Amino acid sequence: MTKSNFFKHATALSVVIALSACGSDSDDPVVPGTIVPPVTGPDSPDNVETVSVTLDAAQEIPAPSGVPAGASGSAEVSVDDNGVVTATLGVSNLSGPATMAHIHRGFAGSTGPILVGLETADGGSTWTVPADAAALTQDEIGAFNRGELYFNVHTEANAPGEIRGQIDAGNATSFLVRIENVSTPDTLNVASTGETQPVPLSPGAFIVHREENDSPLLLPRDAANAGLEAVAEDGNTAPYPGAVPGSVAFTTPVGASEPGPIGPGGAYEFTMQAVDGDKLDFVTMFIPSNDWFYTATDADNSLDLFVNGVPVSGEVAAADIAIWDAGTEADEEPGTGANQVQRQPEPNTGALDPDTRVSSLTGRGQSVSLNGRVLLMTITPQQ
Ligand SMILES: [Ca+2]
Ligand SMILES: [Ca+2]
Ligand SMILES: [Ca+2]
Repeated sequence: MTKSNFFKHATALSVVIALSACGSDSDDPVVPGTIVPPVTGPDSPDNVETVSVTLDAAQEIPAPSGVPAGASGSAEVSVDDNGVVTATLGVSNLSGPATMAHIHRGFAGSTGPILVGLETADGGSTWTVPADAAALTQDEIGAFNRGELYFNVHTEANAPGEIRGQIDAGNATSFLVRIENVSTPDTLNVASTGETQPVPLSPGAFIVHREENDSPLLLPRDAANAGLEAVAEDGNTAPYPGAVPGSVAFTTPVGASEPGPIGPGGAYEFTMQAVDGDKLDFVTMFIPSNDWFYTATDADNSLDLFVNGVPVSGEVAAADIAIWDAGTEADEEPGTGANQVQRQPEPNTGALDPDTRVSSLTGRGQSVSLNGRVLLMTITPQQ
């Protein structure tokens, strides 16, 4: 995306947020999803596993054009405990010679960064992993095990990709995650006016990971990454995948056809896959602020997806989610500030925050007056 397009996007989204922030879908109450009893998780693989992959145009994002019927690929790929990748990929019936082939990180239905660039010795019919390719990190091995890697093959006619194949060994559990706005028109107390407001939430990002100490979405903690700054200030998810590999945006509310914020009664939903040991973190903007967001808040700022090998199921405890400050923009009174996304003239507007730490409001000695809860998250394993 070009810079000008980026700003157009960010501006458009800010306008959407500004226009929608006062809206309320109170005539459309949302009932939290039925709690599904825990299901037994499949064993996660410990050693080398070889996965067979079929590539086709139907899996490609964005949809390619002019692809001959029968364009396809077939691959065998394995990853050992040290992250060494072995792969053989053959392609046929493309619109022209394959110009590049890669292994990327991204769940089915989303796109993500390149992890391994493949090479060919026969003009593009067969592709393998170069001998000097970097091994996958432990977190990227986790991505392989949970079905989060994919092959993508490029042609001159379809430069972003002509055929794609998800690398999924079938070991993962699928989860549906729902983020529901349970605020009301009386949730946010605005002291200077004596009025109350709802607390709309913005499009955001999530990540499934296995890092031991912290969520990649929040790093570095002394000065916010570009993805976090854009979501926390403007509800703009575009920079996150570039800033934090493996992060995935959720942008379109349930029942909507366009990206936008959610007011009271609104919800975002996304699905993802995970294996035992995987964790989930997310960020979504506390819209009536300069740079506040909701995220998981415990020792590793992530929600465990398995407990004793069993997938978690049900509502996430209120204590496990909190409001944080990205440390990128000076704070005005919530619900009134001229530099907040609902009122500012353009994105990324406002004085710099004198405290650049990415931290919870509590951790920074800050607070906000709320009547009740704003965000309800439900995690449901799929049968
Ligand atoms: Ca701030
Ligand atoms: Ca900023
Ligand atoms: Ca601002």
